[in-house]
Amino acid sequence: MRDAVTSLIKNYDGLGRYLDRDAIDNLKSYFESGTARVQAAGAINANAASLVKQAASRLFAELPELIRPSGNAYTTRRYAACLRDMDYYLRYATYALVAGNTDVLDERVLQGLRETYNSLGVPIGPTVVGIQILKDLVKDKVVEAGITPGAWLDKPFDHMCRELSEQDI
Ligand SMILES: CCC1=C(C)/C(=C/C2=NC(=C\c3[nH]c(/C=C4\NC(=O)[C@H](C)[C@H]4CC)c(C)c3CCC(=O)O)/C(CCC(=O)O)=C2C)NC1=O
Repeated sequence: MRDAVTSLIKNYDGLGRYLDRDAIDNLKSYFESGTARVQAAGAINANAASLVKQAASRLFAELPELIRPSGNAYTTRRYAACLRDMDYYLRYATYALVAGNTDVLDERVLQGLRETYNSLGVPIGPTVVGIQILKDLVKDKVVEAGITPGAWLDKPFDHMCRELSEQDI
């Protein structure tokens, strides 16, 4: 598992190169956004349960077929599994925010997830919608907390959506 700094160093060390302009710019933006990223993680942590609950009710309002008898989130057990998954996405997004890197998502969340979902019939499209709703709610919460959101806030959520949606070649 890597953060922005260790991942940069690993790349440059692999090439046997000193940190160049790009690397320095990268590091600058990592450090400059540091306080905001940590504060955003704090605002998410303090509101995690309600963010997940709100995101789920918005998802089920948009896609009510999920909780109908033929839906994948139908039955108390599967409904709870769906909310638990949303909670995983939110919690791991906070780790990625703090790390300034999506490596933790690849390693701990996304690895093998699509295969698991496919074998259980968990629909990927609606899961992606759920993650996008989480992102929107998080953005509102962060703004409410007086933090200016940047591209860094979208990154972990967009990364999970993109990786989940990707088709097998
Ligand atoms: C920390 C990393 C991590 C992730 C991400 C994770 C996901 C994950 N979600 C699962 C199930 C599930 N996931 C869902 C989720 C949904 N169904 C829907 O219709 C919605 C679109 C969606 C919620 C947004 C459901 C309903 C199940 C249970 C499926 C079943 O058992 O039939 C399973 C199968 C095993 C289990 O039920 O626990 C895994 C491994 N587990 C992990 O350890």
